Amino acid sequence: MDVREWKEQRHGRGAGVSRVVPQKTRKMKMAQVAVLMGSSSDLPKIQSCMDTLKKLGVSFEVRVMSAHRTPDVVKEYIGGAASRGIRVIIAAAGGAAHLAGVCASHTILPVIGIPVEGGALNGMDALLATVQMPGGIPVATVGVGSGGATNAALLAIQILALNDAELASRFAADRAARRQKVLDADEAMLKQYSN
Ligand code: AIR
Repeated sequence: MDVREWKEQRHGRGAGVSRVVPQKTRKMKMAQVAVLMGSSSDLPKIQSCMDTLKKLGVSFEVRVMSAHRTPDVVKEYIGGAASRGIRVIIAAAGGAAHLAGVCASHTILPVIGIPVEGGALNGMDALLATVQMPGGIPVATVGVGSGGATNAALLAIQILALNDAELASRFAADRAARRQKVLDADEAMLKQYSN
């Protein structure tokens, strides 16, 4: 008897079917980026990541899974990610933040880690846990805070843009807009304080 049969016998028909990989409807666009977070409590702290991916027109899926609380789910999900069309994985966690590192250990897809602020050490723990990977299993770690979450999305986009000219031009336009915003702020400051 395999695990699926055992689960079905114990919990009823369908119980052995994995819910780790979502059943896609025909309308759903294949996700290129997976955004994983260790807890739903991380969501408001990494919202800028999803906002940035959406703004630049990148398809993504967002999941909650924990390297410590649901390690089996992480392993199964990451194991099937590349064959489902995922090209970059973004993993966010706080505290003893091992999610990005564990993801990287189960795939050869590029993994970007977002250390999430909060808790007793306010993100310093997550930063060190995410960035200090042993040689051979890289995690591209961004900064703690909303800027880090934005940068995780932009870095994923830069990776995808290597093979997508339209995305590359949207990325270049976004960067130009960020530059213009600084120039405008400088001009406004100059006007306000020059005498
Ligand atoms: N976390 C969850 N599993 C492993 C880790 N490191 C992190 C979450 C969250 C923090 O623990 O990513 O930042 C607190 O989670 P919770 O669910 O207690 O709010």
